[in-house]
Amino acid sequence: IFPLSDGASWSPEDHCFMAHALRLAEKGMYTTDPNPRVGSVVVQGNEVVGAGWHQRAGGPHAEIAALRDARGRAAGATVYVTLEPCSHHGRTPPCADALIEAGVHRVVAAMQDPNPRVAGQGLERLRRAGIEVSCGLLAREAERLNQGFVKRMRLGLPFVRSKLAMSLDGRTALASGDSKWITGDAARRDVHRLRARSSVIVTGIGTLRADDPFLTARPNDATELEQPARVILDSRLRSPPNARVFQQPGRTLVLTTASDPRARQALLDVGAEVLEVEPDGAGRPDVAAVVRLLGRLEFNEVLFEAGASLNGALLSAGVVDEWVVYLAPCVLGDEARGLFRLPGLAGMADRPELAIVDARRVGSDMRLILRSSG
Ligand code: AOF
Ligand code: ZN
Repeated sequence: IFPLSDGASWSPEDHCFMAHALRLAEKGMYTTDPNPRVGSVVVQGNEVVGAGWHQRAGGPHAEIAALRDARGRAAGATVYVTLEPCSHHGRTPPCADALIEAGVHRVVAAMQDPNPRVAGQGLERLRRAGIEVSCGLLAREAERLNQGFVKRMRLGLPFVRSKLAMSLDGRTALASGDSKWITGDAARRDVHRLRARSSVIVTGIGTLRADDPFLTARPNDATELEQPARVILDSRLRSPPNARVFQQPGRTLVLTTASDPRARQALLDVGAEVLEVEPDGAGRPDVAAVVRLLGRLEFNEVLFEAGASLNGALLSAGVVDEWVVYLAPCVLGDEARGLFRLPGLAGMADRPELAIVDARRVGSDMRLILRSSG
């Protein structure tokens, strides 16, 4: 592993330029999948002469965009980049070579590329070419931007969120199943940004049949947006082929434990992909197997938007990295449904516990972000 800071110390100016590169990287928030969000600036003296970011897989990497923007003024410059420049031939040639070619004097990277095809070799190549290299400036901020990509590269698994909305009394839907619009406008807009940054949105057959959701992202802050894929967990292939999810742009996948050729063909006919996954003890798609499959399909960030039974399974399996819970100041009463369907607990010692990592107000609602405390 490349040393985090390599004994380097960074000036206040270095921090400023890296912060600038991080802001540029954020512009790829909704479009870079399955690639990471990366930003870069080229600096001569204290002047930014080039800026760029990675927009989409297959397109130029951030450093290439920044070098192009610098139009020949990169010789002798310092280049700030939020991820180690690549050393491999992927869809594009290695950025390390382009930086060497441009004659830059110094490269500051926020973090090493966790992609095993790079993993320190980009920095090494720059070093060997006589470029002054340091790595680790604002590393935590850079990692946070790419939690999904980083986790997938390290473990083969995506970063998993589950979004829940509940009343003040911890209820999510009326006994009838009606669950529309518990939260206010601001929370709903927040959810659309969460969907937009996700690679895929997952729900269960229960929610599909009850709500007929679109499962698309409609954020109000996007100039460009790649629609996330949609996944329906449907053990017995009961998804209605005329459900609205199948008419939306982008991929829709149905993950099932059944092999029912006729139902399968009806879904293929409306453009869905149908994949089999292993069942859990109750014959439903095993959620841990689902998450592994989504990692193999190169999804970085997974967002579950599901009902109590799927969320109960997710909680029991311990596969969720982050729970995003919107708390609306309304009361649904104790006949309404709770958030998680769980087998009855034998005692308080068995209760699943989570840790709150963020709590804030979003419009008229509260938003909590929780992680497993274990
Ligand atoms: C960089 N700068 O802006 C990005 C990098 O298939 P490719 O050619 O697009 O390569 C994708 C890999 O390159 C990706 O998995 C990651 O390791 C790295 N991403 N590298 O130098 C960038 N987006
Ligand atoms: Zn590159």
